[in-house]
Formats: sequence, structure tokens, C-alpha cells
Amino acid sequence: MAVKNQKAGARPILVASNRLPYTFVRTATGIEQRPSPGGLVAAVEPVLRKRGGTWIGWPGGDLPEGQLDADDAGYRVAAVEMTESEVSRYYHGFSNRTLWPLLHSMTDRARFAVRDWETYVRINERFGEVAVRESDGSEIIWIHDYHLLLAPASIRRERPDARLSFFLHTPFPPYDIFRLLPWDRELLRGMLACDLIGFHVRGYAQNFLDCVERSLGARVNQDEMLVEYGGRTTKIESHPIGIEFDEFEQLAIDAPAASQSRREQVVLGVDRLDYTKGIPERFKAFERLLELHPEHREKVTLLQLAVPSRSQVAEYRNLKREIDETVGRINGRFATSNWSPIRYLYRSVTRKRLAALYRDADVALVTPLRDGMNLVAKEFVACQVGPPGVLVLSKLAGAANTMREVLRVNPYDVDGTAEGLHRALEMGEHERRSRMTALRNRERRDDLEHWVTGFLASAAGSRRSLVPLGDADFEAWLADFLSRRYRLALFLDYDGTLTPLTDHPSKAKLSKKMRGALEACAARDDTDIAVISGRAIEDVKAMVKQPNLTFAGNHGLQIVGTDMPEFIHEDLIHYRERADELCRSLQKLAVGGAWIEAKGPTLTYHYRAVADDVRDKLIEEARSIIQMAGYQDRDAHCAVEARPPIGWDKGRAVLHILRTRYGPAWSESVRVVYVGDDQTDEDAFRFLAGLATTFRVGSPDTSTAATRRLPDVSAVLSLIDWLSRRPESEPTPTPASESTRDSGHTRTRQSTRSQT
Ligand code: ADQ
Repeated sequence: MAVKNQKAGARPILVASNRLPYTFVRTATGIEQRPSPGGLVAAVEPVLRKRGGTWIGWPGGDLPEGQLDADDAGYRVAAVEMTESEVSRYYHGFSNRTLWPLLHSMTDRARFAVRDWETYVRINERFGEVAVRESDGSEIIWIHDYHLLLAPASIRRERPDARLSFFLHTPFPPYDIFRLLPWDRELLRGMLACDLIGFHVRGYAQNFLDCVERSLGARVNQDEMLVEYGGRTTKIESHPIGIEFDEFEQLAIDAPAASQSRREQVVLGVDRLDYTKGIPERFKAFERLLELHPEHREKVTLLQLAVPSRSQVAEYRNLKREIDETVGRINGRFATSNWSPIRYLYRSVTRKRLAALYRDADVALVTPLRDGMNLVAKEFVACQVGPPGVLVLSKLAGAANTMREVLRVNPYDVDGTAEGLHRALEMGEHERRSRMTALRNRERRDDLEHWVTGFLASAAGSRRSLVPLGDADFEAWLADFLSRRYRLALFLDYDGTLTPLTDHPSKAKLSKKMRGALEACAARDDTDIAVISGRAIEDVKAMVKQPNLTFAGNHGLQIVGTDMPEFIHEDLIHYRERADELCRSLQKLAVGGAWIEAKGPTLTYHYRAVADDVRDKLIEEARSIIQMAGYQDRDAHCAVEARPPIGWDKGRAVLHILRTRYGPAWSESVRVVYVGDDQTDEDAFRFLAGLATTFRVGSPDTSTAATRRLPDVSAVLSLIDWLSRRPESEPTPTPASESTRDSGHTRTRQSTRSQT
């Protein structure tokens, strides 16, 4: 699709944000186009005007499809349509009632509703579809903000090579807060589909790195701010947003002078009406100022502008009421016949008017309880073209990270904020000028253009990747866990873990290197290896061909180990004949490349070679035959497994091995590492949660209960190789090994070897 106004040399941009820069509202005279409120539009719209491209977003409800016309803007716009109920669940619901408070660390305000989440998923998919439709593949796709955390993944699925970047305008909270969200991992995975993720400040970026490492098991390099997940590397950067400094400054210069000479000092507050902005707390601090410093009475006025925002959400309506009441109370308490302490305007004003108010204010009181950045602080500074005013800024706004010369306050500390305000009102001209000059110089330099250019240069720049997984990673992940006191019990799945997946199980042979690493690891006195597979036990033994290992076949229904008695699940006997019968019934579906792997008491229906158009039908029939035969059907890689419904899985098999080998107190002497790539390994990951370090191989798009991820079989090889070279453990007799000996089950290899 052609892109208008594209500047020579610069890649076109496709911006996706919840709102289009204009909201289309049906009025008595037709459809009216109104600028959308908020910092995002103020920040990004001028960029598209300059560079050209496409903006996709929600037009605001009243726009019939195909009627969008923003030609004047100089860039294309494409609407993402939503029904009223979708707006209610995706926007008012999940975005504003769940994510907004959570991202601002206001956990007690966050509401979690499954249906809101489901709609959020659907709308993000829709954004993805429109982006894919509008993109010709050459653009930098730039997705904005918390409404669209999943959209990158849906674009990436269709466009594996897209240049995808994301900027979050809110804070990103610490791990302990983000993980309250029942869908935290899905959102993190959605974001990691990007090549670049930008945050306002480094602290938010670090919180994000912490979350992806701890919640997803992604590989993170904190120094280089890189994340590797599912074979893709994402750069994480901080890009503090700026404002159109020159434009605000000019508006302030041009604005008409105030009509009369003022006798009062003016303290200005400008915000969207939002509980994160700390408006009631600000009023209370102002009230405290009047209590502590009565000399300001009748001499200072607080002028508060608030743009109406999210009034469909009950909390915002309640906030409005609270603010109205607080203003009434304070004015009632202090007003005199010719002075009201607070002037409160609940409406939007033009930029021109705003610039004049900024210019003429003596103090800007910007006290959010939490804010991604806060543009008001910067706009105030840009408009200080006359005698300089003072900026009192919350330390909890992102802006406080760079705007060092402000008077910093903690908005939760009412007395402290009142004192900060007092100091601002009393500050002498020299100090005001020194502080304001430094602030203005920085904001002039780090303006909006600087932010956009910096972000887009990074988005267009070369893709980075982490150095291949290696010893340093394993050292960091496992060295403490495997401290020298413990033996290692290493559990390994076979297909997809020790060998890459192949089109037929017989082709999945161990590589020479993998065989060597396994041998080296198994040769250690302090390490026991068990291979645990869905294959029949004889089959997996024949593939691995190594003595001294334990083998578990049929997902652990059968186990043979050098140091333990053979195990066959007692209920299996009932299933041998039934499995033969099931095999016969399924034979009729062994067509078009499908085939049946008979594994004694279980079997697998393989459909990897089956053509797409008949696949679903065959799978459905196979499932139904398996269920009719009284078996459980389970998904495997291009296959359906038929498993006896006897409540046994890889997790239980692992526990059986551990208890039999090392006794019931095994966890005091043994450390468990489990590596697998399959759905059936998830049983073990869940079972071993808290008891082992578990690794899921591949499959970045599926959720996992494993502690960490490994991208592929070669990473498994590096892990086993590292395990074979790690420092020897120094085993000491433990109660666990005593009880093992006493119980007569078996002896640990450690005691066996020390006797030889
Ligand atoms: P917002 O939460 O919307 O932005 P903020 O950065 O303060 O907050 O921007 C508000 C914008 O609205 C400013 O440009 C301001 O001039 C304008 N505005 C406020 N009150 C107004 C009024 N009464 N009339 C007219 N205009 C008014 C989100 C994040 C912020 C982040 C921005 C940009 O929450 O932390 O700074 O995005 O990334």
C-alpha cells in the first residue's frame, strides 16, 4: 500500500495505538473529528505528520467503516472497529481496570475478569490483522502502549521478518506486582515478539527484564539489556520521551500578556482526571500549606485544570466526586470575600491557552502518585519564557529521573509536599533562574524529535543477538543449586530433547556429540541419568545404547535402572490386549501417510505426513476411537497418544525413581534437573515445581511450567556438556542415603562406588 508524504531515505512507519489521533463523534451536524486527548497523541502525531506513514487505531465508536478520511493530516489512517461490548471489555475493562492500575503498582484497584481478558486477546488479534493488511513489509512497525501488549505476537506470526518495536508509555512494575496478573506470561510473550521494546526510564526496563527472566525463564543479559526467547533476541532500551519544546516556547512567547497585574501567586496543576495523578493528595498538601504557613492565605491560589477522562469507569466517576468534595471543603474552610484558595476547571483547554497558563504560573505542582513520564512537567518548563517559575515534581514520576533541578516531593507525604510548595513560593530569583535554565536546556535538547529519532534509529538499526548459550549461563543458573553437597539426578526426555524431531521416530538418532556428552556425564560418580520417554522401553534403550542409565518408557509406565528393581505399573496388565484391539480399530485411519506406533500397553497415532486438508478429520476420528476404547487421547508432536487412564505420568515416574533410589528424604542429598520438550513433560514440570530445576526445550509460544527454557537440542547438548565438566561434588553421608540403605530398596551409586 502506498504511503503518503514519505520522506526520502526514512523508512515508512506504521503506528498502532489504541486511539487514532482523532476521535470521530456523531453530532447533530454530522461526524465531527476531534483530537484525541492524552500524552501519546501529543507525542507521536507530529512524527507521522513529518515522516508520513499509516496510523491504525480505534476511531472512537461512531465511524462507519470506510469513511475514515484524515488526508489533511498527511498520513494514512486505518480503523480497527469494535462493538460497544468489546470497547467495554477490552478498553474500559482489561486495559483500564486491570492493566492501568497494575502497571502503576496500584494493585488494590486492579480487577481481574476472564471475559475482559478474552476480549483483550481478540482485539489485539484484530489490531494484528489490520497491521498485517496495511503493511507492505518495508515499514518500521511501532506499537504503542498497554492496550496492545499482545499485538506484536499476532503480527509476528504472519510476518516473521517484520521490524517490530514497542513503546510503553506507563511505568513497568516490579516482578512481585506484575505476577499478580493471571495472564502475566501471555503478555510478556506477546511483547517479546518485538525486536525492540522501549520504556521511559531504565528502572522500568530492569523490572521488565526481571519479569521475563523469572516468569518466562527467558535468557537475559542485564548489562546489555538483551532478552533471548524462542530463538529471537529483543533489545530493551530506555528512551525518556520529550515534548515539542520549541512549539510550546513559541506559544508562550506569543500568548497575550495577562490583563491585570497579579497580586496573587499562582500554583498550577494540569492533569487528565486520573487517580494516578494524585489530585486529591495535591489539594490536601495545599490545604496543609495554608495551615502551616498562614502567610500564604489570600496570597496564593491553586489553579487546577483537569481533562475529563475514562468517565465510563466507575472509579473515575468516584474520583471526580471526591475531587469536587475536597475542593468544596477546602474552599469552604479558607475562602474569604475576595479570595478562593482553589480554582478548579474540569475541562480541556487549547494548547495556546495552556501555554499562557504555564507561562504565568509561579509554581507548577506536578505530583502524580505514579507516572510513566509526565509531559506536563516538561511543558511547564518550555513555557517559562518570562520570570522563571518553580517546578515541584513528584519523585514517583518518570520525569523525576532526568529533571534533577526540580524540587522533588513525595506525594504521599502531605507535610513534605506542603513544605516543598512553601519553598517554591519563597524561592529567590537567582535560584529559580539557575534551576529553570538547566531544566530548559535539557528539555530543549532532549525534545520530542530527539526521542522519536533515537527510538526509530534503534528500531531501524541492526538486530542484536546474545552470544550463544554457554558455560556462563549454566554457571549462573545452576552453580548454587547444584552446590557440591549434592548428587545430581538428571532426567532427560528423548525425542526433541536429545535429538531433533524427525519425520519418523526411527530416524531420531543421537548425534556423536550428544552421545559423548551423555557418556561423560554418566561417567561421573556424582551424577545419575534417567532417560524418560513416550517410546516403548526397549525402543528408547536401543536408541540411547548406553549402560548405567535408567530408562523409563511409555511415559514412565515401565522403568528399568541399574540400581533399582524393574518397575511395571500394576494396572498395565489390563491394557495390553485392549491396546492390541485399539491398534486394530485405528488401522483404518492409517492412510495418507498416517501410521500407528504400537508400544505395548500404549500406542501413538502419527499424522506428520498427512496432507492439511484431511488432517483435522483424521485426528478427530482417531481421538474418538481412542476415547471409545477407554483410553486418554493426549497431544504430542504431530501425533495423538493413546494412554491408559491410570493416573500415571512422567512426573509420578520421576518421583518413583527418586524415592526408590535415594529414599523418601531424597531431596536432602540429591538435586534434580529435568529437561524435556513435550506436552507430556509438562506433567513432570508441574510435579517437580519447587523440587527441581526444569528446562523446556523449544516451543516459545506455548506456556510452560518449567523453570527455564532452552531454545533447541544444541542448547541441551551445551547443558549436558557443562554438567559433565562441573566441579565434582563432595558427598557426605546424609539421612537420606542412610534410610535408603536401611530400607534395602537399593544403594546409591555413591555408596556403591566408594566400596570399589
Ligand atoms: P498521560 O497519562 O495522558 O500520558 P501526561 O504525560 O501528563 O499524561 O500528558 C498529559 C497531556 O495532556 C499533556 O500533553 C497535557 O498538556 C495535556 N493536558 C492535560 N490536562 C489538560 C487540559 N486541561 N487541557 C488540555 N490539555 C491538557 C501517558 C503516560 C505519561 C507519559 C505520556 C507520554 O501516563 O506518564 O508521560 O503518556 O508518554
